[in-house]
Amino acid sequence: SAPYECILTEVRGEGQRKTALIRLNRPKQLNALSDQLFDELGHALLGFDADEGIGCIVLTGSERAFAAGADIPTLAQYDYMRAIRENMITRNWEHILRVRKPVIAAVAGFALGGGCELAMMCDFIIAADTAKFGQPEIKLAVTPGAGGTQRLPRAIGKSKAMDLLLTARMMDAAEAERAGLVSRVVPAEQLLDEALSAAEAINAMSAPVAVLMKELVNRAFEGPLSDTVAVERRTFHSLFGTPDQKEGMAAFLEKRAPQFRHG
Ligand code: CO8
Repeated sequence: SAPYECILTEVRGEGQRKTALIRLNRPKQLNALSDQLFDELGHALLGFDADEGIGCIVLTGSERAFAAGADIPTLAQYDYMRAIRENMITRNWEHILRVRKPVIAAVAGFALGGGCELAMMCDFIIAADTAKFGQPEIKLAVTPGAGGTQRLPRAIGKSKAMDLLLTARMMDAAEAERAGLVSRVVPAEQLLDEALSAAEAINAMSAPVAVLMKELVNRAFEGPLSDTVAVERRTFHSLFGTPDQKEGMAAFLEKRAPQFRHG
């Protein structure tokens, strides 16, 4: 990860398809999300997405913070015209939405503002019991700017989303799990192992199916149900043209583990 200053990257795992681990790394600022960080993150994410040897990406922060939001000293310098001219902060945060492989957020400590929004742009969130989620932008007299008012109500419902967005209170890991924001909560010292083993489980599956699965679930939030279900049915049908489907079903019938060729 030599070319990066705000993130650390490494590759983990032993199998044919490995896991890319990306750590946000601005410890003095609790991983506040600067433009440079998003440039580096986008570059790393799209690089791993294009790498045939990578099956899954895990995005994490530090013990203390996944990310405490956009970089406030930078935000403080903007006025309206400059924000429009430079597409403030948000010019480069959507790279993560172009990643086709599964991206798992492993969240310990603070995930606030843009940090919570970034976690919600991942495919699912595994939380340490130390995790704290919130959208405290209202305390700075702004709204969220990277999907917080849209993805949070979809994830946890209107009432709890309004409560968090309007009062700026933080939600702990247990509440986040009850609300459906996170898929699992584990003791902090197990967070990385849990996320990496979830990634390993996915890496063992047929890779193109994982990509299509992600596309289908994301479609659930985009279009009318009759359309999205039709796309799901056609995707299901099309997979019967793949060797991996033949192998997966043959392995079940022969009571053995499947050997996928990822095609
Ligand atoms: N930006 C820059 N620096 C930060 C940020 C931040 N968001 N958060 C914390 N830091 C810095 C602090 O300034 C402090 O630095 P220093 O030691 O130099 O004073 C250091 O991190 C440690 O922080 P604290 O001393 O405050 O630590 P505490 O444990 O007392 O408190 C908190 C931790 C509660 C997380 C507190 O730091 C806090 O409230 N931070 C701000 C959280 C916030 O308001 N986030 C929302 C920012 S706005 C936003 O994200 C808009 C998103 C727009 C789209 C972005 C695209 C994704």
